[in-house]
Amino acid sequence: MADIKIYSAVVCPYAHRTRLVLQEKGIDFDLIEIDLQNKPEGFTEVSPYGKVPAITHGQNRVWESAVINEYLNEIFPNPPLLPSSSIGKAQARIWIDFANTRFVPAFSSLLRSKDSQQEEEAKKELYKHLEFIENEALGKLSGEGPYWFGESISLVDFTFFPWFERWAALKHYRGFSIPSEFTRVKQWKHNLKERASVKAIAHSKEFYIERYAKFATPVPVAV
Ligand SMILES: N[C@@H](CCC(=O)N[C@@H](CS)C(=O)NCC(=O)O)C(=O)O
Repeated sequence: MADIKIYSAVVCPYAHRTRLVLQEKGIDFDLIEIDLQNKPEGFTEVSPYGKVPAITHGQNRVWESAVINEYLNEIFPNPPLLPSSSIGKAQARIWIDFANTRFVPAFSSLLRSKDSQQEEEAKKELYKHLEFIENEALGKLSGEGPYWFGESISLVDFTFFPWFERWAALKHYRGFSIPSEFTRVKQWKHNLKERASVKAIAHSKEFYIERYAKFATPVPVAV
């Protein structure tokens, strides 16, 4: 029995973040798949918000993907997934916060938009965030390297990537591809996709298109 147990759901991008960190670090773990429509009794004793991911490590419980990932990075330091300098760590946390408070809400709002006005607004918002990532993150922090912070992969890459793996659903249901002018974003996505840890647990475009059908109700076409 492994020391780490992760409570996960295959469709959940937040759980995907933590699965990527476990995979990248080669940590041994037990995976407990949670049916989010029918959560097991006692689940909130492990995950007080009733959400995945949550982990246990011996007697310790940790929940919230961003917090879990920093915890795992400290407990299993190799390979390190945060920059070593104070400013580097601060930048990583700024981008993780940006993912949680701006990027992910815009992605969800586009996928779940109920009418064409909401859809257009969400597209503009997501475009703006991609532009910000292109210029302010990849343009300034990665140099010529393949990842967010250049040569070394980090928690920031794993924080964003699950939504990029799911982009096929956004394209399919909302006709929104990553705009071609964002060449760095597209290259970054490609680099992540080719990473062994990412490939090991990747799902196909079709998988996400099918799984997201219930969230992406069709937007009525204006006549
Ligand atoms: N802020 C949380 C979000 C986790 C989350 O929203 N998980 C969803 C699945 S993707 C969940 O467990 N939903 C079940 C529920 O809210 O009842 C994190 O970063 O871990």
